[in-house]
Amino acid sequence: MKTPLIALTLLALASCAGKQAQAPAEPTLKDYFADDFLIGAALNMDLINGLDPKADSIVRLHFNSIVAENCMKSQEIHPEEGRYYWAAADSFVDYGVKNDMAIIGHTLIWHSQLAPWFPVDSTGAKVSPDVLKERMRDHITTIMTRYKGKIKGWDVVNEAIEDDGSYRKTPFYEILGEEYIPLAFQYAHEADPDAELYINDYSMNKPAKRDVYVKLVNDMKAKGLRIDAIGMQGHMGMDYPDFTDFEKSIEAYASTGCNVMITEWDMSALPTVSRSANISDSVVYNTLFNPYPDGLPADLSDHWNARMDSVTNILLRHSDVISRVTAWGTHDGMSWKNDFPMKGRVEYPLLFDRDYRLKPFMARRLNQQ
Ligand code: 9MR
Repeated sequence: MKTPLIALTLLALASCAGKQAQAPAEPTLKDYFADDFLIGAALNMDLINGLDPKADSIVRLHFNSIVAENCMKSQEIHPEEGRYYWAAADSFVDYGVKNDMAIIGHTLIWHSQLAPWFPVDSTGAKVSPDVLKERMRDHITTIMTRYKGKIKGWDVVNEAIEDDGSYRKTPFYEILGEEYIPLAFQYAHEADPDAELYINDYSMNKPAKRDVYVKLVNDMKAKGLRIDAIGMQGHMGMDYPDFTDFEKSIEAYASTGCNVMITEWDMSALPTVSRSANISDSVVYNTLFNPYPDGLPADLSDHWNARMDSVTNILLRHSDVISRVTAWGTHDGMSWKNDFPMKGRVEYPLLFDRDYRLKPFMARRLNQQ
């Protein structure tokens, strides 16, 4: 039954009166993307521990998903065999539970920030395949069991494939071969049958890498293993990735039947620098590698915003298969990019600037709703 006109008029008057009393609600990222995908941020321990209160407010206002930037990596959470350090990860999970967010665990099996004991025995020699399997199973089971029912999904294996499509020669690969990946997914599913399981990597736009991931995921599915999403990290710059390839990858990963997630989104605004660059000369360093310590020039900022806007259009175009987009941090001041590929760069890669303001391309979107 339609509401009578008089009732509508009264309702409208009441709501106008209510609105006059309150400041208009600030538009938020999570409302803007509500019909499209979860919108997340990677959290560092400063934020969790209350040392970055403005970032904390941003996260609670704008994001509905969080991921652990570092505190769940094996070196942090399992520094010695059988000795787990839970304090940081517990506070991260409590934060997400308290704020009713989709919490993502990062990451169970990764060669980098790997606890040094993991692949070796007391003499430093590689452990046998059976010992490594047992260690993987124990590591995965212990961590996932602790957070069962609280963590929505896990990056089970991270960065397993090189850009040329070959398997990365990690300690896991050296000891177990390609099988370490399906094994990790099997252990993870056994540990928490309700958790979503993801495989995650960077440069996921590259065709050679794409082909191998599509095959790997299809093979795992054919074996009956659970895998819910393929994570494209989404670390970008002013000259990469190729957007056509990026979009082709979204489509190719979705063709496996998995969801696609952009898991670590950021875009470097500074010139791309090779890691092997010689930085001993500070004048060279400042002009080439740290060119904008006091703020991005307007034309560059416009260009960065235009590129981020184009990426956002791509993400929205594929929102039927993209289930989450997570920024790798909250504001420029805390981004890992300030230390990459060398310490001391002043970078501008995230959705919020150093003054905690939403970047123009996204502010425009939110204000035009
Ligand atoms: O942002 C993380 C940074 O604080 C750490 O020092 C670094 C160590 O490897 O890891 C960064 O996060 C990485 C993520 O875990 C996996 N993908 C690449 C991310 C950026 O390096």
